[in-house]
Amino acid sequence: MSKPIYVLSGPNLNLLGVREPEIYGKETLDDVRALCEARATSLGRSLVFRQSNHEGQLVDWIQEARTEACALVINPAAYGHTSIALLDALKMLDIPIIECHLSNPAAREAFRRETYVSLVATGLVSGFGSASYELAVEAAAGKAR
Ligand code: CA2
Repeated sequence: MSKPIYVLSGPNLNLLGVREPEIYGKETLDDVRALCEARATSLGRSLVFRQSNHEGQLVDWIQEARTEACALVINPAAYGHTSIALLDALKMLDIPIIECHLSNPAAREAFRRETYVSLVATGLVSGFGSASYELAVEAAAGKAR
């Protein structure tokens, strides 16, 4: 049995579907989880799907992914634009890292145009709402050993 794909989501994404549906879509994070699980299952993969508002918790899970995951999908949310701690943790991984965003941050405010995560990501999926996560899981499954 291969290791699971880890799918991590950062701050405020627990409130997905509650506000700004025009930017982030109408689905809740539970809906996104169901989409990711269905896609992973159809590709013969399992999934660990987690969200935290806390930077240190995300660092702990990234470190866990070093030994427990076959690939990592991460929507770092705002921490992508600010967190060197997440970048340093991600640098320690020897598995594919797929950065994922619901919106297309490159088409929004200037402060969203760059993320630290992109420096170490294998690839980036953004701008497709909840489908960004599904596509990222598919990419992770394709890249995983
Ligand atoms: O587009 C994305 O997925 C983002 O990672 C979302 C982050 C934003 O800071 C990034 O630039 C792009 C914000 C997540 C906020 O989550 C919300 C949840 C419910 C309602 C409104 C925002």
